Amino acid sequence: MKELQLHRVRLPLVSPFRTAYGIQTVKDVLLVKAVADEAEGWGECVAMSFPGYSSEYTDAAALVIKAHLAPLILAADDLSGSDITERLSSVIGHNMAKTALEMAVLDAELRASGQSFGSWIGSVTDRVPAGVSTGIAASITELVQTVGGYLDDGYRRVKIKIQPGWDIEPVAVLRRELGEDFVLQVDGNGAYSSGSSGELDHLAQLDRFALAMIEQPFAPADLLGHARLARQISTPICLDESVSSPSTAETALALGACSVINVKAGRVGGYGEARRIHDLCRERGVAVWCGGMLETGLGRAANVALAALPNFTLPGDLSASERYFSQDITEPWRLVDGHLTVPDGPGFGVEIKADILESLTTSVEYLSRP
Ligand code: OSB
Ligand code: MG
Repeated sequence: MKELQLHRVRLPLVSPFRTAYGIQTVKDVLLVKAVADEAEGWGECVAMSFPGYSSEYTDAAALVIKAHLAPLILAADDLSGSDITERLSSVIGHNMAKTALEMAVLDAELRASGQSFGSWIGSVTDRVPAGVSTGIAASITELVQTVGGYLDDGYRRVKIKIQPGWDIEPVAVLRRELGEDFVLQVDGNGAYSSGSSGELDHLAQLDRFALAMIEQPFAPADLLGHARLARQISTPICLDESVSSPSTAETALALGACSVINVKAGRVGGYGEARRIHDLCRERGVAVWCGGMLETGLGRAANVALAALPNFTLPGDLSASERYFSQDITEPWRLVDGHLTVPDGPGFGVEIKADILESLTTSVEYLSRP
């Protein structure tokens, strides 16, 4: 690889996104551009600016790429996106930073050969159902309005964020006001404690609302707590933060900690790793869906293709660009009959709009062979 570029981009959100670990009003994105002789490619680092979802955050991702990851890639002559995971394995963790590099190298490679990322990863459908994630709202009235609007837009499934004090009541009101015949699920982002039987009993009250699943109520390492709750309730438990690799996925399933997995490439260290988790879940008859991290149109393109793998049988956190951004860095993603279309052009199949990118860019760094 000749050169890697780190582009920092600020995309204001159309409305603040509030979760159990904080409020976000802008998406501070790190994009990686890989420059090879034959083609150029782009990757997106999904880390947030604050280490609340996981230990990674944008500034740290840029540092670890510069100091430790980029040199491993720039030194290589015979580089393929398929062996980036192996090539970077001497560095522990930093999965989101690694994924951004895998994406950039893969996009350049696929563009050079004219192959789509969908065909590389193994997409089997040309469109995927769109789901939407809703932050903690200022009031229940506002939540009902927002969710009603998403259903009108055609979203096939709605997820709401929950935390202690914002859980049973909002779910009960949504079901009362908007009915039972839409797919609804909740995401706790680790805000609950499994150490207290009170909190387990409290969460068990969610069983009455025909939820598709409860996602990650407890801390990432608390697999036993999730297994305990799974035995107590009939609503499926889904893991997000806990699953950082194919082997943690296997451990979680073996312990009965979940019966559904939210797959995010950034969290597990790449799209190749994401596919491995898909494959092992498929062998075990466990459904997966594609999670999101407020990606720009670039990361969204990769996720839509991932979600077109055969065992992604549940709608993902895959929404239109306008759900988060008034201006995206690619052609905006739009819902077509409640679905997003799997790109079929070379690489990720989307073009970064140079003028928009430039207007939102706060810095660019150039890394080349030593
Ligand atoms: O827990 O799934 C999550 C966003 C940022 C960090 C964690 C999560 C989320 C979302 C939004 O729920 C998913 C999306 O629409 O991109
Ligand atoms: Mg989640």
